[in-house]
Amino acid sequence: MLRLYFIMGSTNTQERDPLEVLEKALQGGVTCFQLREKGTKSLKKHEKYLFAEKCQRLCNSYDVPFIVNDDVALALALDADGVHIGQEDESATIVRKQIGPQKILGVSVHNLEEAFLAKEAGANYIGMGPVYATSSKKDAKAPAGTRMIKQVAATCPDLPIVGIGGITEENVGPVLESGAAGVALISAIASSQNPFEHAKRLRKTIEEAFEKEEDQS
Ligand code: 3NM
Repeated sequence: MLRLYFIMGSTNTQERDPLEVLEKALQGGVTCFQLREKGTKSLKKHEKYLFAEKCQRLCNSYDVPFIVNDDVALALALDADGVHIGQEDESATIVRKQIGPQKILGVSVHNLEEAFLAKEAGANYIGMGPVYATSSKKDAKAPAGTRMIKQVAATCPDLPIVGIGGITEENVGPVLESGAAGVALISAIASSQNPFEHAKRLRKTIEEAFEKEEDQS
């Protein structure tokens, strides 16, 4: 489910219709979707709800989990598959209580201690980044490379890690080799002229990398 994790909000697709981009990405083979509606021009309140509902319907029709970023009320109202939070958001322990034991909880972390705490709080997976430089997140930290992913993967082998930040078809290999269960990305698909082709090629590259790993083990 975490192999090719697409994140998008209504402001990430330039002049293109975000719902069309999402559908192309789903057709191309993304395995999870997170609605991340951020920024001054992002949709609010009822408009956000309606947009989220449309995204959810699309995800459901492709049998892909629909996760909501940092909006527990919206996730509960829509009965989304899960919630993703950052370190600046509500604490993971509280969010786990609010959403109950069944829903997926993802937490963004940047070091080993945050990873442990997320695990304790009941996170199903953690996002680690930015691996590479990104312009999709205004307050992103400095690129950390794959060192921290390796460290967390070695220390918490049963906590799935998703690498995030500046990931493209060209640089996805080292992220997976470091022990990540998958990669999360915005611009590689949302800003692409051909989101279907890009998603498809990324998925193929990722599946081939895992097959190679299995052959070697
Ligand atoms: N979180 P792109 S980096 C949403 O470091 C997000 O936690 C990050 O977008 C983190 O694939 C990031 O376009 C942006 O670089 C990822």
